[in-house]
Amino acid sequence: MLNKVSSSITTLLDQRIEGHSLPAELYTREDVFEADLEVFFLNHWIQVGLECDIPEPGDATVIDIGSTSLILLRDDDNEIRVVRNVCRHRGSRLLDAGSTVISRLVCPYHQWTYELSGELSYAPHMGKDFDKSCRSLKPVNFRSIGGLIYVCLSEDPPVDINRIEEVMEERLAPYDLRNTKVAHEVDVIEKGNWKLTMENNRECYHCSANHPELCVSFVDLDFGFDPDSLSPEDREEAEEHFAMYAERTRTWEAAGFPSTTVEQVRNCETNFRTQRLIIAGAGESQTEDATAASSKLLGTMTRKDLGDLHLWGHNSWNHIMGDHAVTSIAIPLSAGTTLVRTKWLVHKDAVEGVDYDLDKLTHVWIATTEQDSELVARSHAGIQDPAYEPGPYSKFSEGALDDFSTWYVERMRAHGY
Ligand code: 3BY
Ligand code: FES
Ligand code: FE
Repeated sequence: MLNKVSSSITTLLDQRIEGHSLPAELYTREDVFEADLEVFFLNHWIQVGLECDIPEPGDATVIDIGSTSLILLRDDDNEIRVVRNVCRHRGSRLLDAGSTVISRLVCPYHQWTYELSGELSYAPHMGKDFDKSCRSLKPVNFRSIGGLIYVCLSEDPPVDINRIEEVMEERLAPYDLRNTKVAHEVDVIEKGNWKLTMENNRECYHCSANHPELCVSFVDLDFGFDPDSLSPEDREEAEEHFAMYAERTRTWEAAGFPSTTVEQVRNCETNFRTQRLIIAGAGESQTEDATAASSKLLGTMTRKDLGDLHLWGHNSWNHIMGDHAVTSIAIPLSAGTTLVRTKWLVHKDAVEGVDYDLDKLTHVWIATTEQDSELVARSHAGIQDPAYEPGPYSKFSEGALDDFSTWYVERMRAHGY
């Protein structure tokens, strides 16, 4: 029987070749998954939810990341709080997965009771000398950037999240995502490593062959292309597209809507990219015919022609359009499974069947999410095969993957691997 000695994670990181996908075991090994959780999900800022998940005082929702469980809630003063879902008595979970409405947090075990501020207000049988003030629920660092909630579980959270805040508060302001509602939500468990989920999302090389619904409104050229592999006609079309892109970016900027690409993708702790993408065809929204799905536009928007404000983080992607937004987060569950949670947001006062049709709103991204899930599963399955070796990224359309894998290796090293 062969006795294979496994390489250390450091050795696997050393084996990574610039411009190539990662060595197989970085995608498939459970010890790497544990290290990834620790580094990228418990020590970096991650997008976990939305202010509109918890619109009213008393609304609470639970998010689990490995063995860590967090409660996102809105307190009586309408402030967002994020606390650990661990009772300060003997550690019981307070809330189960999912969303609920509460006036206090009562531990099901021995009824220790916490206010929505996290303070312990009732702890029976603990004696009159018991000091409740040092038994509040543990708070978690969080930021709401334009209504998108990021948390960081590190004692020393990376400060370069400030750059996302600086750039995105202004870009997101007219959409007022804080005053939206979740019209629909889908959880998909992809059969693949979380890095494959993120790599898949960072390119549109696969789009024309796999996303017929998305391609009506999405211009994959924006994600890069090789001019030499295009026919003269397609090349001309690409040139026209880029001239139009430059022109639209100028007009949008002149109208007060920041649109240029801003990214922080290497030599940084917090990874993000934003740009305002053109929507093809009717130009309004990511729907089957590229027209708006909701007649009630978001926030103070009066125009539907402002393209797709796109924002990536290392566990998220968001598309914000005049009439609705689609946000997705990825949470690793094991080396080979990843939760992808997608939400469709509309104006909080938009009424289903009156202002929007739910099928029209969700059609494109339900299909795209399923197609991407298939692709990630195929990719993970092939990577587990001994025949896999890291392959070359296209320098035209997969540059963002090279940035991502390079950042991954850099951050692992910074955390001692
Ligand atoms: O959602 C995204 O950002 C990516 C980019 C291109 C296609 N797609 C699914
Ligand atoms: Fe929560 Fe005992 S563990 S009250
Ligand atoms: Fe895709």
